[in-house]
This record gives sequence, structure tokens and C-alpha cells, in this order.
Amino acid sequence: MVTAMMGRRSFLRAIGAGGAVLLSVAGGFRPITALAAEPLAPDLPPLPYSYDALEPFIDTATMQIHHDRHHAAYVNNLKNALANYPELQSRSLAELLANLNDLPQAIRTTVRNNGGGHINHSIFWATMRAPGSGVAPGGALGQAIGAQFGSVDYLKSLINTAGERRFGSGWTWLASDGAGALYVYSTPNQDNPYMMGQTPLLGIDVWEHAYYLKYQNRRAEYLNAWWNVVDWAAVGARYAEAIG
Ligand code: MN3
Repeated sequence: MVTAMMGRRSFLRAIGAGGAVLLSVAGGFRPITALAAEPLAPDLPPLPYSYDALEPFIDTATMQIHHDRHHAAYVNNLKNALANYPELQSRSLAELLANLNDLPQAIRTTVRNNGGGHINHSIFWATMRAPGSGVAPGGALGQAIGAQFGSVDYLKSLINTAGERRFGSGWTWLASDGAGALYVYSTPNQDNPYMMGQTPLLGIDVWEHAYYLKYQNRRAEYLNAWWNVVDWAAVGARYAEAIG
């Protein structure tokens, strides 16, 4: 069907380039609107559930190490980088990431990697929930997925394939351009849709630290399993805010 084919072509173009590619949004960065609502939490936010809440799909040990060590390190590194720049501490992290070239050269890469790490993981925790407790995508998000991708299963396959093809460390995303269109692509390291003027709706961490204890080198198995803990209600709320 036409809508699904459009999604497939956009997707193939994105992963074919091998990196974070903005597909077809003209005019560069859009004004910071919904992006500005993303808070820059000064400290490591607690998990919104227990470490074992996502078992058996995401194991307890991985959650403990991932949150308490990896995410904590990104927060600490970001705070250290911004310590001498109080004027930057008052800006939203999404805004900083959307305008990296405006940052002092001395901290640009640190903010990119650790600010990205901080906000990416904050979104990651907030878009998962206990298995079996979720709902299908509804509302405006459900309509947009149906119109653009044809089915939720097809969308999942696109997101998974982008994540499987990411060489090395990175993320696979569902993102909004703020005008209703959805995008699927992968980014390296801790890069994210904010850097392209988009809003991340859902991101799956494909760094090995996200899955290696349980899945070893079987990234595709991890990606398939991840959908058992997706919180579509949270993703839908992010979409509503992005297009609001
Ligand atoms: Mn991670």
C-alpha cells in the first residue's frame, strides 16, 4: 500500500546513508517550541519503577548497571562540563543539543555525548513499563502510525532494522518533526533527534551495555523483546506534546 511504501522508502534512504540523516524536513532547525519543554534535571532521575520491573525481557542486573553507573556517569560528566557556564545551565538540554554549534568549543563534544546520554536515557526509562501492562498506540499517534506506516508491526520492523544495522553503539528512534510526520532512523553514540530539530518519541538503546548481559551479541533478539515493555501511552503523550 502506498503509505507503507512511503515509510519503507524513507527508512531505506535513512539507513542507507549509514548515519543520522534528516530525511526531508526543509529549512534546517525549526524554532524551539516543544523541545524547550524537556527539562534538564540537575541530578540523576530515579527509575520510575523497580530494577526488576521489566523482567524477563530486560534483566535486573542490566537495569542496575545501566541506570546507576552508565546514566549516572553521563549526568556527572554533563554537570562538570557546565559548572563554569551558569548561563547554559538555565537553558533546556534539548535546546542545547539542538544548537550545539552555539556552545563553547571547549565543552561542545562533552555536552553532545553526555547531555545526549542524559536525555536519551531519561526518555528511555520513561517509555518503558512492566510487560503485559501496556496498551496499543492510540489517539493522534495511533492515527499517524496507521496513515504513515500502515501498521504498528511494520513500524516496529523498521525501528528494529535500523537498530540492527547500527554499526557500533547508538540508538534507533521514532521521531516527530513537530508537524505530524513521523521518522524512523538510527543515530551513532548518544546523538539524537534534537540535533536535527526533531523530537524523539521513542528510542531504543543499542549500545552493548543495554543488552549484553542477557542477550550477548544477539541484538536482534533484544530489539524484538524490547517491544514487550514499550509504554505506548508515554510515547503518545510525547507525540501530542511535539505536535501541540
Ligand atoms: Mn545506555
